[in-house]
Amino acid sequence: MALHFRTIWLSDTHLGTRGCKAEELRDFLDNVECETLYLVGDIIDLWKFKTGFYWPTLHSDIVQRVLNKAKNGTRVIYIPGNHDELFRKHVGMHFNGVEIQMDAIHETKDGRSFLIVHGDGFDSIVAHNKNLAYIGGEAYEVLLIINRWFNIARTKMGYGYWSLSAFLKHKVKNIISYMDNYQHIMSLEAQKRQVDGIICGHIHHAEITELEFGKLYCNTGDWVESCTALVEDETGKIELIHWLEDSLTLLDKRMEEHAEVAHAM
Ligand SMILES: [Mn+2]
Repeated sequence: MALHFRTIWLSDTHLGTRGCKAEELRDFLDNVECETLYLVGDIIDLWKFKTGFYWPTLHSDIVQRVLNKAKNGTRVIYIPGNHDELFRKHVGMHFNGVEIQMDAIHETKDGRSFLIVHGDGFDSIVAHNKNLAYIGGEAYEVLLIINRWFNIARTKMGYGYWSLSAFLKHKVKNIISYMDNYQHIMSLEAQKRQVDGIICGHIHHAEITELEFGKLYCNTGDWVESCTALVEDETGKIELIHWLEDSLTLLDKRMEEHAEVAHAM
């Protein structure tokens, strides 16, 4: 009994790296269906292919799940990010029913328009703003790798998972200001493009928040640490799903709804 959404946005799955939470992602894909699926960049990590090939069967399963959705009527739009920017050469093309686009404009059921971009295109704007304490996406990625090793060690010693991004959000001023500034640039872009909001990924921090000019900022998060996705329901409402925490509740609710419908018939 799949959960149905009008639209789903995923990003930063980093397939081809050990950091990818592939089992969780496969479970998510097996339990959802949608009319449109946006892959918002850094889906396959082509950078890692240069330094060593890592591609377990599980990662092929995920590609398979996505292609199956395309085959079964889901519109799949792939917007490449910086780790899969090679695909940007193929913008405008279709592969097995997957459309590759540089960016996209999505209209929600309730008539709002959103610009969909990965977000790396705004890094240099953030970096060149002298007023900002800048920590780049790459430094952040190194921290994420350290975080993974740290948590493997913690698990071995019998401690629970410790979230780097949660820690950084509260403790490290530089990264906060990087995120703030990333959002600020996004609000300017939304204003420029005359859309109601922006949906992006890239900084591995899932969030829905209102920005300047009343623009809505929606970040998909990632499947390296947080296992998050953005979804639009049948009324046009956009929400964030934390799959590890929300999946059981959502699936239970779906079962109950189904039972009620069956009962009414
Ligand atoms: Mn990225």
